[in-house]
Amino acid sequence: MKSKLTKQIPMSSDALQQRVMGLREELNKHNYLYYTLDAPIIPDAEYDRLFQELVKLETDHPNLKTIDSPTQRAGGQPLKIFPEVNHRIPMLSLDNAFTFETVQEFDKRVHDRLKTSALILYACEPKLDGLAVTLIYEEGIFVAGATRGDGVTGEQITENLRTIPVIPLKLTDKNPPHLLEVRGEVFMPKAGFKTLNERAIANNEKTFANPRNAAAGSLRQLDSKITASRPLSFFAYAIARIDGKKDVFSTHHESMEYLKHEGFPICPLNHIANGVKGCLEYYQKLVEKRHSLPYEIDGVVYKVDNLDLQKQLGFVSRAPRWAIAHKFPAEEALTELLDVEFQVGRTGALTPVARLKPVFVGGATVSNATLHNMDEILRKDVRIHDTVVVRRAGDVIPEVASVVLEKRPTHAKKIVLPKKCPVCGAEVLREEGEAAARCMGGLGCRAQQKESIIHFASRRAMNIDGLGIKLVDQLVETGFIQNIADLFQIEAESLASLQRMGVKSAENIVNAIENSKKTTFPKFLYSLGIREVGEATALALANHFHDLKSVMQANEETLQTVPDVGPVVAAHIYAFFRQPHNREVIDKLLKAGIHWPTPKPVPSVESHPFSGKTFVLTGTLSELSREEAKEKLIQFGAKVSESVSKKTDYVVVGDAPGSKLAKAENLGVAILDEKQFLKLLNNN
Ligand code: 9MJ
Repeated sequence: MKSKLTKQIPMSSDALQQRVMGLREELNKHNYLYYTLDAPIIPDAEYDRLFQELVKLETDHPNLKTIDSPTQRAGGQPLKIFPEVNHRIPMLSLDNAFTFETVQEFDKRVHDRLKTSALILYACEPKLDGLAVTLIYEEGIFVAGATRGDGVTGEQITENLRTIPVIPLKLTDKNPPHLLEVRGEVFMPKAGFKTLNERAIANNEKTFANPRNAAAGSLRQLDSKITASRPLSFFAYAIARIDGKKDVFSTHHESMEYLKHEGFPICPLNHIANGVKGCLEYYQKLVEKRHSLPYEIDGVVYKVDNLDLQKQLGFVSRAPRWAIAHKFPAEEALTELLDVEFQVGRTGALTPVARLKPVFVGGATVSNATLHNMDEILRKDVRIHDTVVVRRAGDVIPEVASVVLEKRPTHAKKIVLPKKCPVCGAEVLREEGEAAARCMGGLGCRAQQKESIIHFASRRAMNIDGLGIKLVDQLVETGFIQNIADLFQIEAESLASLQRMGVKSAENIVNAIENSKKTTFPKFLYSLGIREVGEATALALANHFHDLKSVMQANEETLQTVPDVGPVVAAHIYAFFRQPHNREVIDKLLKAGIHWPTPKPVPSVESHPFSGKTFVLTGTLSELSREEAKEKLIQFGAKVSESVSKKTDYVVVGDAPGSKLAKAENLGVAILDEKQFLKLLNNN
């Protein structure tokens, strides 16, 4: 019988070698495009196909395997210990500055030592909150890597470092230096950290307190396959040594350009500043950007850019005289948990709140922090009188992040969920599958009354100016009002009789209540405080039903035809409108004169120009918050992504955009300013 035409002809060993080398080059290129530039040009399935072809060739021909092959990133045999290594060039630590004055003193010392009054150029870099490592390349191939350790001796973690996708296993230079030693920081991006912890919670495993600990825990795994499964990344920030290369650089930033060219990821926020003034401006900019970055930073680093000047300045003990770390205020601090109280929210949910020994953290004194819910308390094993880590990051509510178990005193007390509501004494129940325990007192509970009124009056709901927490508290405690409809019966005279309330302010509030009567349908729906109905859902309901009666009459099945409304939300909406008390309150509100224009019909999601498109938002928008923009996009059937890639359809650019704008320009992604975005959003 004739052989089939499709039968493969065996490759010559030369051709085999060529194919293997070609595949590696191709895979390295796509790896770099995907992980370092976040701009893939081939589908994942095509990458996998090329990868599997290489795996097969290397398995069939083990003599063709090399340590710089992309197949070596998956992790190898577990180790017994990490061997110790002496760093040929010590890994420096940096002096710290916590104030602008200390940075100015540093700049003065630099000038004094160099005996110059000329402006110094400084390389400014974010100070990444990860682990310092060193990477050694011989003849262009990654051969060894180690942790910083004490700066003189570290641990060899070569196999673990090999698994980090952005660390090049081979330099791109066809004529590489004989030896290159690169220093940088391994870190875990915030998004990866979040997913890792969510997975740990789902599997009943221990979580990491912060991305830094997660990165450290992941790098110190004796089984490199575990490291390979962790979302680690890396930025290079120094060349410790380069041998056998002509035309070496005269500035730090040139050395970074070289590393970038060789395939290393370099932080896109690095910047050259003119003198100390430029450094402090950079600091200020990063303070503002800090929380919107995809990775954690704990300060900035200033380095004299000129390498000759660096040499002249030299070192003092283990720190260079040519660099300093300007630290941000710490976002974590230790303190004692004095007690736990349970606060009752708008929907009756009981939130455990930690009363703390006051501690200065994230730029403010904190004496209360959330413990989220009972599951979190049990998972973190928090007890009263424990020493706890308090975290206050940006404008996020301070939280108890973890416990220092080693410091637990013998009189530490377990935290118990109260059986009765601490405000109204009604039963506390926890429904199946819910994290929160709830007071069953409903709107008979004063806490729930107050919270529902505060929500109703809030800026994004009915926007009643001057009706804040303190006043609502007083109004409910004195029995003036019990529900949102009562607000519209308040008279200025009786209001003025309240404590700390003048005639003028009473009039202002009554006027504000009067003015709030003119509203919009989505705002009214949102202000009712139906569980799980945020602004986006309220808007979707308004767009779908057009009038209140239809929303109130809709059954759960109909409600689920509204975009983003699933069975749980539908059940909450349905139940809300079945409660006689709620119907009564709504009736009173309408009778009091609350009104809105009939909503303009909006086009269906499918026909909206944003439907099915992928958006990235960068910078600050003036008309709406990023969260609002995101909600609206989702409502119109668009996807919102954190990073720009070839798959991005639009990048919306606000004030002070980040590196995403540059990336969008590089990739030729369509860019919209806020005005253009709003115009398209409103479909006109
Ligand atoms: C960090 N942690 O981001 C240095 N670093 O330079 C940056 N650390 C450093 N540079 C010399 N960006 C010693 C340490």
